[in-house]
Amino acid sequence: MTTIRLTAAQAMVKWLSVQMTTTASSSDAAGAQKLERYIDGMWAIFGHGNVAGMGEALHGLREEFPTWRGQNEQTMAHAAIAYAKAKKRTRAMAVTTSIGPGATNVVTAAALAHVNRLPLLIVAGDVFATRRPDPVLQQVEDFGDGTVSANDCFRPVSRYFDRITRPEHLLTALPRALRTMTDPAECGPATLAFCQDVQCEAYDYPEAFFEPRVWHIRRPQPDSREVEELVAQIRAAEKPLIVAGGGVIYAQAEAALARFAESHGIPVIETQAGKGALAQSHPMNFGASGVDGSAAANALAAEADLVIGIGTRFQDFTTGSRTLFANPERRLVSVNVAAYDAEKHGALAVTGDARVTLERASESLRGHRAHWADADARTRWLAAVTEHCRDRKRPAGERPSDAEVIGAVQRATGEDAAAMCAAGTMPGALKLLWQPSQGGYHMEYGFSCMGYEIAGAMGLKLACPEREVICFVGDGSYMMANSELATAVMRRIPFTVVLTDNRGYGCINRLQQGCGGQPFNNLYADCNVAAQPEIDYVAHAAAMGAHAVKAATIADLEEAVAAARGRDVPTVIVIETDAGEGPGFGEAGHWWDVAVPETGDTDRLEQAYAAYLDHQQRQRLVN
Ligand SMILES: Cc1ncc(C[n+]2csc(CCOP(=O)(O)OP(=O)(O)O)c2C)c(N)n1
Ligand SMILES: [Mg+2]
Repeated sequence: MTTIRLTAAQAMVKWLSVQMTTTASSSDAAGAQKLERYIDGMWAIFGHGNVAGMGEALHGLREEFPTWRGQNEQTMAHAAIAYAKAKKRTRAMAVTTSIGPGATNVVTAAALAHVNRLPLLIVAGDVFATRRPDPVLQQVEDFGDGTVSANDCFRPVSRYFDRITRPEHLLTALPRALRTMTDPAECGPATLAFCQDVQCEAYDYPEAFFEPRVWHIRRPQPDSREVEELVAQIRAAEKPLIVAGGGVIYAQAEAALARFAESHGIPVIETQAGKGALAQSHPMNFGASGVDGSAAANALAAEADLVIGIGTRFQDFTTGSRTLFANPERRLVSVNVAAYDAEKHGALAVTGDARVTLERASESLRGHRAHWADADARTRWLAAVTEHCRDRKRPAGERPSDAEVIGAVQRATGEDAAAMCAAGTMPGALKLLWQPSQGGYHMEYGFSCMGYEIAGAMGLKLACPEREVICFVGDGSYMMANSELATAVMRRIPFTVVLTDNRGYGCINRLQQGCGGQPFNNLYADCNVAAQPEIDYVAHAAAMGAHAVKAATIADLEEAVAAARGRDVPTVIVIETDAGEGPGFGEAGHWWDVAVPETGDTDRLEQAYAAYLDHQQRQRLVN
């Protein structure tokens, strides 16, 4: 056996640099396959536990396998996750950290990737395998378990976890990590806790280990019996309805879904992750489902006698906390690549790839069509959205709503725009009001992690340079994590940040009062402070090198968004907005189950609790 003597860190980087995947080249009609690295490169913040080992190895292969420095481990990981999401999980990035705080900073991002089923490779520095210098700087010591380190925090939020305590562990650990990341059902973060002494230890690795390897994303075939059951359910239904989730996009089943909906007359409503699978202009797209859902979509959902989930986890926002699909006669079918998801809510499970399932079911349905989608309801809904988002030309001193902000951005951008966000008022508002082209929507709402936005926008732009990326961020989320703006400036990665400053946590303030609470500790006005803040977000963003401006009016905003095009650094547009108004209007929106205190000392709380019990009565807990 020919071997090659490398440190374990060198071996890891060398191996990662030859893990390939195929992507069809769009310029070739015959679909010629292009080989690209599956892991596009590694974000790194060095410190104790990775600078000597991983640092040296990454430097050695810096031409073949790029290394990028960010400002915070969590947000570097957010950028990596956004990249993988925008690439529909066909490619990914890695993050390496020092031991201790560098590693635990990534735990939140790992949880985000885990919830959203997105691939991320985490190479976290770990304590000495030999334990010779124990306890080292930043070492967590468990009094009763000598094998525990800070990296054990990753176990519940990793789809694959391994601790590399011997150089030869890489021979099994690395392929397992990539297998998990490239498996459509198991996809999620893989964590390799890499002991710092082992990173530096030399070993004679078989040369064959470094042969280039191509990873294909499998398309698991559905069971024929399950497809036939789906077909039988559709034939028997009068009012079938599709709920399109993120799985449609990851399976690249957008065109198959459009054809299916058109051919069989089945209207589509969408989840946060599934929005953008069909363009909003598609005649069978009735908009978003559930909490912050469209009136058109929620009306269909209430009546449907067959609900067909495709690539959705059926989480509470989609189902109105299990009150949305209210027709007592309705059946539920769930097409999902993950058996765990397909079975949820007692659905008839069709476990398999969304595209293959839709194509097979369509063949079997041969010309069968449902006739119940009301095109007028859809048109009325879209007209109401446009009206709700129009510029109200408010007098000076009156703050616009988030809906008006969305309207301005929509008018100032085109088909190539991709709107993105994660937490605050905007995700619900965008779900309801943003009208994307196909693929023009990127929402992290599995974990809805404040602070994802700026870094996520950077990852999204790296994945889709042809898109005009619009990052919506509240003042709260901006304050939580903004420093990757400096990274985007350095790397000349342009995107447009629309920062809505409503002086605090607007959405939680409204939620608090909706749950019978007093306005407390959310808006700065209700916080325990000695002086109200006057934070100059324009100066703050400009200090990091972004092009930053304040928009005094909606017209200003429209102009500033248009002017951002073509810049090579991020543009940050700050606009003061009204914290009072939520995204909902008309009949839109649905119940969200947020537990209300059973006893307290205000009438408002009592009323909120009574309303809560009333809603609970409508929850359908089984099927
Ligand atoms: C990391 C994290 N911490 C806390 C929360 C809970 N949370 C959700 S939205 C929000 C406030 C967001 O405020 P802001 O970004 O200003 O948006 P606004 O609603 O004011 O527009 C909070 C605290 C969260 N989602 N993520
Ligand atoms: Mg705010």
